[in-house]
Amino acid sequence: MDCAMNYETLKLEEKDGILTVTNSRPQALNALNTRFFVEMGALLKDLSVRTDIRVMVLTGEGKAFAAGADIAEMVTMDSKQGSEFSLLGQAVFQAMEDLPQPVIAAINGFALGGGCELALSCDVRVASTLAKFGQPEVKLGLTPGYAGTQRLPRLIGSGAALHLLLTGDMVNADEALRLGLVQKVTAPEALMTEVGAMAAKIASMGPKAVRLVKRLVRQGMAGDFKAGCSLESELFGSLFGNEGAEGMKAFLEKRPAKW
Ligand code: DAK
Repeated sequence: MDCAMNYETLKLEEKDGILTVTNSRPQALNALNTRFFVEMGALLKDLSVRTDIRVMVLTGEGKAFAAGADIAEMVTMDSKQGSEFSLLGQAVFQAMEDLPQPVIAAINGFALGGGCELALSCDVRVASTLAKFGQPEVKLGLTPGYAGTQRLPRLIGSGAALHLLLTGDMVNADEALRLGLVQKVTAPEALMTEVGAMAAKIASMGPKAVRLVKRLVRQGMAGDFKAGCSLESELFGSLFGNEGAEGMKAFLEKRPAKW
């Protein structure tokens, strides 16, 4: 990854086309500070041009995925610094959503405030039974600042989202599953194995098709249905004569596809 960047808040592990990124400041429950956003921004920029990496997995070290934006850093900010912190965070969360590769959040513990929004900017969320979710910003006299008011209602509906956003209540992994906030719940010790298996399955699929599926869903959900369908026909067509041809030929010849 970015050799010029000396990562302090992230641990990286690359294996078989899967990059596992661990948010690693457990002493502060992996709270998201400026350094985290600068490092994550650099990493995502670098990763976006890496065709050898098929899937990214994001998790947290210790008992939190991320317990929110770093309150200790924010408390001393003036209004200009607050705006800069906000713009930096928003750009990084958008870059996560725009990354060509799918991102799976392996949510090991607290995912609160900015930490819940970080999980929301990933493509698929798997939670350990130890995970806890919430948007407690109102308790601090704040609103969410990283598009939680936009992504959460789109994912779980406005009623459920407003309930979480207005009360600041935490929900456990089973409740998050019921709400559709996460797609799967595992035992804590099985989390990384289950997520690894999911990542490996995605990494074994047609790589161009996987990226296009992510782009179609992301772009489609942000825009108009008919425009999404028209983009789908165009991108569907782009796979004929190359990756799609190989996948279909391999099926008919009863052999694994060579991507
Ligand atoms: N920031 C900084 N440090 C944090 C932190 C956070 N969000 N969460 C925890 N820590 C630190 C604690 O201060 C403590 O540090 P020491 O005292 O050991 O130095 C250490 O992590 C361990 O935490 P606890 O001792 O509190 O651990 P417990 O197990 O007892 O409690 C907890 C765990 C997660 C329930 C508790 O730590 C907690 O309530 N944390 C705060 C959760 C929270 O309120 N999160 C939302 C943060 S606000 C915006 C941009 C961004 C945002 C808003 C607007 N704009 C641009 C408009 C984002 C806002 C947020 O995310």
